Amino acid sequence: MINKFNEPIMITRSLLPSLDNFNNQLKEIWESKWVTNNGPKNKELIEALKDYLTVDDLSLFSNGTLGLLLGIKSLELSGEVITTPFTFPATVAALEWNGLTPVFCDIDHVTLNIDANKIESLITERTSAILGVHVFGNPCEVDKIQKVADNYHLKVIYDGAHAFGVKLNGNSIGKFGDMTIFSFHATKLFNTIEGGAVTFKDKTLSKKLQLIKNFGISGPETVELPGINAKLNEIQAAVGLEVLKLVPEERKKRHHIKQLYETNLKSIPGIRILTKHKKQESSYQFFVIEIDKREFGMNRNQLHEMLKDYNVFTRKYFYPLCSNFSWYQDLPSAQQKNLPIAHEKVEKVLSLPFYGGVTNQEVKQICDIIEFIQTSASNTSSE
Ligand code: T4K
Repeated sequence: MINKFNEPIMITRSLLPSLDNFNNQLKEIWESKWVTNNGPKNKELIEALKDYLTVDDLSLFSNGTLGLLLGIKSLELSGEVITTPFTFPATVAALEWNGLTPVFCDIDHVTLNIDANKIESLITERTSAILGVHVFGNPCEVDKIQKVADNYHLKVIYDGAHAFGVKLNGNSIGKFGDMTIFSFHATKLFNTIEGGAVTFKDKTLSKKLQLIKNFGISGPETVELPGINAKLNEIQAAVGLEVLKLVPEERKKRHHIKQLYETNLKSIPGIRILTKHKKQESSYQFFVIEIDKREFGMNRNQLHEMLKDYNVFTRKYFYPLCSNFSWYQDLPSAQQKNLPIAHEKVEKVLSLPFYGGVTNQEVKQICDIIEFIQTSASNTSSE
Protein backbone atom coordinates (compact mmCIF):
# COMPACT_ATOMS: atom_id res chain seq x y z
CA MET A 1 0.00 0.00 0.00
CA ILE A 2 1.10 3.54 -0.65
CA ASN A 3 0.25 6.34 1.76
CA LYS A 4 -1.97 9.18 0.70
CA PHE A 5 -0.77 12.77 1.12
CA ASN A 6 -1.88 14.52 4.31
CA GLU A 7 -2.47 17.77 2.45
CA PRO A 8 -3.91 18.09 -1.08
CA ILE A 9 -1.35 18.37 -3.86
CA MET A 10 -2.78 20.73 -6.47
CA ILE A 11 -1.94 21.05 -10.16
CA THR A 12 -0.08 24.28 -9.44
CA ARG A 13 0.46 27.01 -6.85
CA SER A 14 0.89 30.67 -7.69
CA LEU A 15 4.47 31.90 -7.78
CA LEU A 16 4.41 34.97 -5.54
CA PRO A 17 7.09 37.41 -4.35
CA SER A 18 7.95 37.88 -0.70
CA LEU A 19 5.57 40.24 1.06
CA ASP A 20 8.50 42.51 1.94
CA ASN A 21 9.47 42.94 -1.70
CA PHE A 22 5.88 43.45 -2.74
CA ASN A 23 5.37 46.00 0.04
CA ASN A 24 8.33 48.00 -1.28
CA GLN A 25 6.61 48.12 -4.66
CA LEU A 26 3.30 49.07 -3.07
CA LYS A 27 4.98 51.86 -1.10
CA GLU A 28 6.28 53.42 -4.33
CA ILE A 29 2.85 53.17 -5.95
CA TRP A 30 1.15 54.69 -2.89
CA GLU A 31 3.61 57.54 -2.78
CA SER A 32 3.14 58.30 -6.47
CA LYS A 33 -0.66 57.96 -6.22
CA TRP A 34 -0.57 56.69 -9.81
CA VAL A 35 -2.36 53.35 -9.69
CA THR A 36 -3.48 52.62 -13.25
CA ASN A 37 -3.66 54.02 -16.84
CA ASN A 38 -0.23 53.23 -18.25
CA GLY A 39 1.75 54.33 -15.21
CA PRO A 40 5.46 53.92 -14.42
CA LYS A 41 5.15 50.28 -13.26
CA ASN A 42 3.46 49.37 -16.56
CA LYS A 43 6.27 51.05 -18.47
CA GLU A 44 8.92 49.32 -16.37
CA LEU A 45 7.25 45.94 -16.84
CA ILE A 46 7.00 46.42 -20.61
CA GLU A 47 10.75 47.08 -20.80
CA ALA A 48 11.56 44.11 -18.55
CA LEU A 49 9.35 41.78 -20.59
CA LYS A 50 10.68 43.01 -23.92
CA ASP A 51 14.09 42.14 -22.61
CA TYR A 52 13.08 38.75 -21.17
CA LEU A 53 11.06 37.70 -24.21
CA THR A 54 13.51 39.28 -26.66
CA VAL A 55 10.75 41.03 -28.62
CA ASP A 56 10.74 44.58 -30.01
CA ASP A 57 7.42 45.64 -28.56
CA LEU A 58 4.47 44.36 -26.57
CA SER A 59 1.21 45.59 -25.13
CA LEU A 60 -0.01 44.66 -21.64
CA PHE A 61 -3.62 43.64 -20.95
CA SER A 62 -5.74 43.02 -17.88
CA ASN A 63 -5.85 39.32 -18.79
CA GLY A 64 -4.84 37.00 -21.61
CA THR A 65 -8.39 36.57 -22.87
CA LEU A 66 -8.87 40.30 -23.44
CA GLY A 67 -5.42 40.44 -25.03
CA LEU A 68 -6.51 37.77 -27.48
CA LEU A 69 -9.96 39.25 -28.08
CA LEU A 70 -8.66 42.76 -28.68
CA GLY A 71 -5.57 41.61 -30.53
CA ILE A 72 -7.85 39.83 -33.00
CA LYS A 73 -10.07 42.93 -33.13
CA SER A 74 -7.07 45.08 -34.05
CA LEU A 75 -6.37 42.86 -37.07
CA GLU A 76 -9.85 43.61 -38.49
CA LEU A 77 -10.58 40.04 -39.51
CA SER A 78 -13.83 38.78 -41.00
CA GLY A 79 -15.55 35.50 -41.83
CA GLU A 80 -13.84 32.30 -40.71
CA VAL A 81 -10.74 31.55 -38.67
CA ILE A 82 -9.17 28.11 -38.69
CA THR A 83 -8.31 26.97 -35.18
CA THR A 84 -7.95 24.01 -32.85
CA PRO A 85 -10.70 22.37 -30.80
CA PHE A 86 -8.12 21.25 -28.19
CA THR A 87 -7.68 24.42 -26.16
CA PHE A 88 -9.02 26.44 -23.25
CA PRO A 89 -12.47 28.00 -23.98
CA ALA A 90 -10.91 31.50 -24.06
CA THR A 91 -9.27 30.84 -27.45
CA VAL A 92 -12.50 30.20 -29.27
CA ALA A 93 -14.50 32.71 -27.21
CA ALA A 94 -12.17 35.44 -28.50
CA LEU A 95 -13.29 34.59 -32.05
CA GLU A 96 -16.93 34.45 -31.02
CA TRP A 97 -16.77 37.92 -29.42
CA ASN A 98 -15.30 39.26 -32.66
CA GLY A 99 -18.19 37.83 -34.69
CA LEU A 100 -15.85 35.33 -36.37
CA THR A 101 -16.73 31.71 -37.12
CA PRO A 102 -14.25 29.12 -35.90
CA VAL A 103 -13.38 26.34 -38.32
CA PHE A 104 -12.03 23.47 -36.29
CA CYS A 105 -8.98 21.66 -37.59
CA ASP A 106 -7.84 18.32 -36.17
CA ILE A 107 -4.68 18.12 -34.06
CA ASP A 108 -1.30 16.45 -34.39
CA HIS A 109 -1.15 13.18 -32.47
CA VAL A 110 2.30 13.91 -30.95
CA THR A 111 2.25 17.63 -30.06
CA LEU A 112 -1.56 17.97 -29.70
CA ASN A 113 -1.28 21.28 -31.58
CA ILE A 114 -3.29 22.19 -34.68
CA ASP A 115 -2.24 19.81 -37.48
CA ALA A 116 -0.46 22.10 -39.94
CA ASN A 117 -0.96 19.53 -42.73
CA LYS A 118 -4.74 19.71 -42.43
CA ILE A 119 -5.19 23.49 -42.47
CA GLU A 120 -5.12 24.03 -46.22
CA SER A 121 -8.09 21.76 -46.92
CA LEU A 122 -10.24 23.91 -44.59
CA ILE A 123 -9.54 27.23 -46.32
CA THR A 124 -12.53 28.82 -48.07
CA GLU A 125 -13.20 32.24 -49.58
CA ARG A 126 -14.34 33.36 -46.13
CA THR A 127 -11.13 32.40 -44.30
CA SER A 128 -9.20 35.38 -42.95
CA ALA A 129 -6.78 33.86 -40.43
CA ILE A 130 -5.28 30.86 -38.68
CA LEU A 131 -5.36 30.84 -34.88
CA GLY A 132 -2.91 28.28 -33.51
CA VAL A 133 -2.38 27.48 -29.84
CA HIS A 134 1.04 26.48 -28.52
CA VAL A 135 -0.62 23.80 -26.41
CA PHE A 136 1.09 23.16 -23.06
CA GLY A 137 3.84 25.51 -24.30
CA ASN A 138 4.94 23.30 -27.21
CA PRO A 139 5.24 25.41 -30.37
CA CYS A 140 3.00 24.83 -33.38
CA GLU A 141 4.67 24.03 -36.70
CA VAL A 142 5.22 27.71 -37.29
CA ASP A 143 7.06 27.44 -40.61
CA LYS A 144 4.46 25.20 -42.25
CA ILE A 145 1.62 27.36 -40.94
CA GLN A 146 3.27 30.53 -42.23
CA LYS A 147 3.72 28.99 -45.66
CA VAL A 148 0.03 28.15 -45.93
CA ALA A 149 -0.91 31.60 -44.63
CA ASP A 150 1.37 33.33 -47.13
CA ASN A 151 -0.06 31.32 -50.03
CA TYR A 152 -3.60 32.35 -49.16
CA HIS A 153 -2.90 35.84 -47.69
CA LEU A 154 -4.12 34.90 -44.24
CA LYS A 155 -3.14 36.38 -40.89
CA VAL A 156 -1.55 34.10 -38.29
CA ILE A 157 -2.32 34.52 -34.61
CA TYR A 158 -0.83 32.39 -31.87
CA ASP A 159 -2.41 31.82 -28.50
CA GLY A 160 0.77 31.48 -26.48
CA ALA A 161 -0.99 31.52 -23.11
CA HIS A 162 1.25 28.62 -22.00
CA ALA A 163 4.36 29.63 -23.89
CA PHE A 164 6.02 32.32 -21.79
CA GLY A 165 9.79 32.14 -22.29
CA VAL A 166 9.62 29.52 -25.03
CA LYS A 167 12.28 29.73 -27.70
CA LEU A 168 12.31 27.82 -30.95
CA ASN A 169 15.68 27.48 -32.67
CA GLY A 170 16.82 30.32 -30.42
CA ASN A 171 13.97 32.63 -31.53
CA SER A 172 11.42 34.00 -29.10
CA ILE A 173 8.03 32.37 -29.58
CA GLY A 174 6.55 35.87 -29.59
CA LYS A 175 8.16 36.61 -32.93
CA PHE A 176 6.20 34.12 -35.05
CA GLY A 177 3.05 34.90 -37.03
CA ASP A 178 1.37 38.30 -36.97
CA MET A 179 0.60 38.23 -33.27
CA THR A 180 1.15 36.16 -30.12
CA ILE A 181 -0.82 36.37 -26.90
CA PHE A 182 0.53 35.46 -23.47
CA SER A 183 -1.44 34.86 -20.28
CA PHE A 184 -0.12 36.11 -16.94
CA HIS A 185 -2.85 34.44 -14.87
CA ALA A 186 -2.05 33.37 -11.29
CA THR A 187 -1.65 29.76 -12.50
CA LYS A 188 1.09 30.70 -14.98
CA LEU A 189 4.79 30.43 -14.20
CA PHE A 190 5.13 34.17 -14.83
CA ASN A 191 2.05 35.91 -13.44
CA THR A 192 0.63 39.31 -12.60
CA ILE A 193 -2.29 37.61 -10.73
CA GLU A 194 -4.50 38.41 -13.75
CA GLY A 195 -2.86 39.79 -16.85
CA GLY A 196 -1.60 39.19 -20.33
CA ALA A 197 0.43 40.59 -23.20
CA VAL A 198 0.31 40.78 -26.96
CA THR A 199 3.36 40.79 -29.20
CA PHE A 200 2.95 41.72 -32.87
CA LYS A 201 4.76 42.06 -36.16
CA ASP A 202 3.12 45.21 -37.59
CA LYS A 203 4.61 48.17 -35.70
CA THR A 204 1.49 50.30 -36.28
CA LEU A 205 -0.44 47.95 -34.01
CA SER A 206 1.37 49.34 -30.96
CA LYS A 207 -0.69 52.53 -30.99
CA LYS A 208 -3.89 50.73 -32.01
CA LEU A 209 -3.66 48.25 -29.13
CA GLN A 210 -2.93 51.08 -26.70
CA LEU A 211 -6.07 52.89 -27.91
CA ILE A 212 -8.29 49.83 -28.04
CA LYS A 213 -7.64 48.88 -24.40
CA ASN A 214 -8.19 52.48 -23.21
CA PHE A 215 -11.65 53.34 -24.62
CA GLY A 216 -10.07 54.54 -27.89
CA ILE A 217 -8.91 57.68 -26.06
CA SER A 218 -5.75 59.33 -27.36
CA GLY A 219 -6.02 62.67 -25.53
CA PRO A 220 -8.25 64.53 -23.08
CA GLU A 221 -10.61 65.48 -25.89
CA THR A 222 -9.90 62.85 -28.55
CA VAL A 223 -11.47 59.44 -29.06
CA GLU A 224 -10.09 57.72 -32.13
CA LEU A 225 -11.91 54.39 -32.20
CA PRO A 226 -14.51 52.37 -30.28
CA GLY A 227 -12.35 50.96 -27.53
CA ILE A 228 -12.91 49.21 -24.25
CA ASN A 229 -11.21 48.98 -20.85
CA ALA A 230 -8.62 46.19 -20.69
CA LYS A 231 -5.70 47.87 -18.93
CA LEU A 232 -3.30 46.18 -16.54
CA ASN A 233 -3.20 48.25 -13.36
CA GLU A 234 -0.07 49.36 -11.52
CA ILE A 235 -0.44 46.83 -8.71
CA GLN A 236 -0.64 43.96 -11.19
CA ALA A 237 2.40 45.37 -12.98
CA ALA A 238 4.27 45.56 -9.68
CA VAL A 239 3.49 41.89 -8.97
CA GLY A 240 4.87 41.12 -12.43
CA LEU A 241 8.08 43.05 -11.79
CA GLU A 242 8.72 41.04 -8.63
CA VAL A 243 7.62 37.67 -10.05
CA LEU A 244 9.86 38.12 -13.10
CA LYS A 245 12.86 38.16 -10.75
CA LEU A 246 11.80 34.71 -9.49
CA VAL A 247 11.31 33.17 -12.93
CA PRO A 248 14.88 31.91 -13.63
CA GLU A 249 15.04 30.03 -10.30
CA GLU A 250 11.50 28.67 -10.73
CA ARG A 251 12.38 27.39 -14.20
CA LYS A 252 15.41 25.57 -12.77
CA LYS A 253 13.26 23.94 -10.09
CA ARG A 254 10.66 22.89 -12.66
CA HIS A 255 13.36 21.51 -14.93
CA HIS A 256 14.51 19.30 -12.06
CA ILE A 257 10.93 18.22 -11.24
CA LYS A 258 10.32 17.40 -14.90
CA GLN A 259 13.41 15.19 -14.95
CA LEU A 260 12.34 13.46 -11.74
CA TYR A 261 8.90 12.73 -13.20
CA GLU A 262 10.44 11.45 -16.42
CA THR A 263 12.84 9.13 -14.60
CA ASN A 264 10.15 7.73 -12.34
CA LEU A 265 7.36 7.38 -14.91
CA LYS A 266 9.25 6.10 -17.92
CA SER A 267 9.04 2.41 -17.03
CA ILE A 268 5.32 2.41 -16.19
CA PRO A 269 3.39 0.71 -19.03
CA GLY A 270 0.80 2.80 -20.87
CA ILE A 271 2.22 6.24 -20.09
CA ARG A 272 3.46 8.59 -22.81
CA ILE A 273 5.14 11.76 -21.60
CA LEU A 274 4.54 14.81 -23.74
CA THR A 275 7.97 16.19 -24.51
CA LYS A 276 9.21 19.34 -26.13
CA HIS A 277 10.71 19.80 -29.59
CA LYS A 278 14.44 19.13 -29.86
CA LYS A 279 15.36 22.74 -30.60
CA GLN A 280 12.96 24.27 -28.10
CA GLU A 281 13.41 26.07 -24.81
CA SER A 282 10.51 24.95 -22.60
CA SER A 283 7.98 27.17 -20.84
CA TYR A 284 7.86 24.69 -17.92
CA GLN A 285 4.15 25.47 -17.65
CA PHE A 286 2.70 21.94 -17.56
CA PHE A 287 3.80 18.35 -17.08
CA VAL A 288 1.46 16.24 -19.17
CA ILE A 289 1.07 12.50 -19.67
CA GLU A 290 -1.11 10.45 -21.95
CA ILE A 291 -2.71 7.23 -20.74
CA ASP A 292 -3.14 4.25 -23.02
CA LYS A 293 -6.01 2.33 -21.42
CA ARG A 294 -5.06 -1.07 -22.81
CA GLU A 295 -1.45 -0.94 -21.61
CA PHE A 296 -2.05 0.99 -18.39
CA GLY A 297 -4.98 -1.18 -17.30
CA MET A 298 -7.44 1.67 -16.80
CA ASN A 299 -8.41 4.85 -18.58
CA ARG A 300 -7.40 8.47 -17.89
CA ASN A 301 -10.67 9.28 -16.12
CA GLN A 302 -10.28 6.35 -13.74
CA LEU A 303 -6.70 7.35 -12.92
CA HIS A 304 -7.77 10.98 -12.41
CA GLU A 305 -10.47 9.84 -9.94
CA MET A 306 -8.24 7.35 -8.11
CA LEU A 307 -5.49 9.92 -7.60
CA LYS A 308 -7.99 12.06 -5.68
CA ASP A 309 -8.19 9.27 -3.07
CA TYR A 310 -4.48 9.89 -2.49
CA ASN A 311 -5.03 13.65 -2.26
CA VAL A 312 -3.43 14.27 -5.68
CA PHE A 313 -5.47 16.67 -7.85
CA THR A 314 -4.65 16.37 -11.53
CA ARG A 315 -6.47 18.15 -14.39
CA LYS A 316 -7.95 16.92 -17.67
CA TYR A 317 -6.93 20.00 -19.68
CA PHE A 318 -8.55 20.54 -22.29
CA TYR A 319 -11.67 18.53 -21.72
CA PRO A 320 -14.26 19.09 -23.16
CA LEU A 321 -13.18 19.95 -26.68
CA CYS A 322 -14.32 23.43 -27.75
CA SER A 323 -15.92 21.86 -30.84
CA ASN A 324 -18.29 20.03 -28.48
CA PHE A 325 -19.84 23.23 -27.12
CA SER A 326 -23.57 23.16 -27.84
CA TRP A 327 -23.41 26.42 -29.82
CA TYR A 328 -21.16 24.76 -32.40
CA GLN A 329 -23.23 21.60 -32.89
CA ASP A 330 -24.30 22.62 -36.40
CA LEU A 331 -20.83 23.60 -37.62
CA PRO A 332 -19.56 21.02 -40.16
CA SER A 333 -15.99 21.34 -38.86
CA ALA A 334 -17.13 20.59 -35.30
CA GLN A 335 -18.43 17.13 -36.16
CA GLN A 336 -16.60 14.27 -34.42
CA LYS A 337 -15.84 12.45 -37.69
CA ASN A 338 -13.72 15.45 -38.78
CA LEU A 339 -11.70 15.58 -35.56
CA PRO A 340 -10.67 11.98 -34.82
CA ILE A 341 -7.32 12.74 -33.17
CA ALA A 342 -8.70 15.52 -30.98
CA HIS A 343 -11.49 13.21 -29.80
CA GLU A 344 -9.03 10.44 -29.04
CA LYS A 345 -6.49 12.61 -27.21
CA VAL A 346 -8.95 14.58 -25.08
CA GLU A 347 -9.86 11.29 -23.38
CA LYS A 348 -6.23 10.36 -22.70
CA VAL A 349 -4.34 13.41 -21.52
CA LEU A 350 -3.68 14.27 -17.88
CA SER A 351 -1.76 17.21 -16.37
CA LEU A 352 0.14 16.34 -13.20
CA PRO A 353 1.05 18.69 -10.32
CA PHE A 354 3.89 20.87 -11.58
CA TYR A 355 5.38 23.85 -9.78
CA GLY A 356 8.62 24.72 -8.05
CA GLY A 357 7.17 24.13 -4.59
CA VAL A 358 6.61 20.38 -5.08
CA THR A 359 9.39 18.55 -3.26
CA ASN A 360 11.45 15.69 -4.70
CA GLN A 361 9.83 13.41 -2.15
CA GLU A 362 6.35 14.47 -3.26
CA VAL A 363 7.12 13.90 -6.95
CA LYS A 364 8.52 10.47 -6.10
CA GLN A 365 5.42 9.65 -4.07
CA ILE A 366 3.07 10.78 -6.88
CA CYS A 367 4.95 8.49 -9.29
CA ASP A 368 4.86 5.60 -6.78
CA ILE A 369 1.10 6.07 -6.41
CA ILE A 370 0.62 6.03 -10.21
CA GLU A 371 2.77 2.91 -10.47
CA PHE A 372 0.85 1.24 -7.65
CA ILE A 373 -2.48 2.07 -9.32
CA GLN A 374 -1.20 0.73 -12.65
CA THR A 375 0.11 -2.53 -11.13
CA SER A 376 -3.13 -3.13 -9.20
CA ALA A 377 -5.19 -2.38 -12.34
CA SER A 378 -3.23 -4.78 -14.53
CA ASN A 379 -3.33 -7.51 -11.83
CA THR A 380 -7.12 -7.12 -11.57
CA SER A 381 -7.63 -7.23 -15.34
CA SER A 382 -5.47 -10.37 -15.71
CA GLU A 383 -7.31 -12.28 -12.91
N1 T4K B 1 -5.68 30.56 -23.95
C1 T4K B 1 -5.31 29.43 -23.36
C2 T4K B 1 -4.79 28.32 -24.20
C3 T4K B 1 -5.40 29.29 -21.96
O1 T4K B 1 -5.04 28.14 -21.37
C4 T4K B 1 -5.87 30.38 -21.20
C5 T4K B 1 -5.96 30.29 -19.76
C6 T4K B 1 -6.23 31.57 -21.88
C7 T4K B 1 -6.12 31.61 -23.27
C8 T4K B 1 -6.78 32.76 -21.17
O2 T4K B 1 -5.81 33.43 -20.37
P1 T4K B 1 -6.32 34.30 -19.11
O3 T4K B 1 -7.45 35.17 -19.56
O4 T4K B 1 -6.72 33.34 -18.00
O5 T4K B 1 -5.10 35.12 -18.76
C9 T4K B 1 -6.74 28.09 -15.27
C10 T4K B 1 -6.53 29.57 -15.52
O6 T4K B 1 -7.56 30.36 -14.92
C11 T4K B 1 -6.42 29.94 -16.95
O7 T4K B 1 -5.69 31.17 -16.99
C12 T4K B 1 -5.63 28.92 -17.75
N2 T4K B 1 -5.62 29.22 -19.16
C13 T4K B 1 -6.18 27.53 -17.55
C14 T4K B 1 -5.38 26.49 -18.28
O8 T4K B 1 -6.10 27.23 -16.16
P2 T4K B 1 -8.62 26.77 -14.07
O9 T4K B 1 -10.09 27.02 -14.03
O10 T4K B 1 -8.17 25.40 -14.38
O11 T4K B 1 -7.88 27.30 -12.73
P3 T4K B 1 -8.19 26.94 -11.21
O12 T4K B 1 -8.84 28.09 -10.57
O13 T4K B 1 -8.88 25.63 -11.13
O14 T4K B 1 -6.73 26.82 -10.61
C15 T4K B 1 -5.89 25.71 -10.87
C16 T4K B 1 -4.98 25.52 -9.68
O15 T4K B 1 -4.12 26.62 -9.55
C17 T4K B 1 -5.68 25.41 -8.33
O16 T4K B 1 -5.99 24.08 -8.11
C18 T4K B 1 -4.65 25.93 -7.36
C19 T4K B 1 -3.84 26.89 -8.17
N3 T4K B 1 -4.19 28.30 -7.91
C20 T4K B 1 -5.26 28.86 -8.54
C21 T4K B 1 -5.59 30.17 -8.31
C22 T4K B 1 -6.77 30.81 -9.03
C23 T4K B 1 -3.42 29.02 -7.02
O17 T4K B 1 -2.44 28.50 -6.45
N4 T4K B 1 -3.72 30.33 -6.79
C24 T4K B 1 -4.78 30.94 -7.39
O18 T4K B 1 -5.01 32.14 -7.17
O19 T4K B 1 -8.09 27.79 -15.17
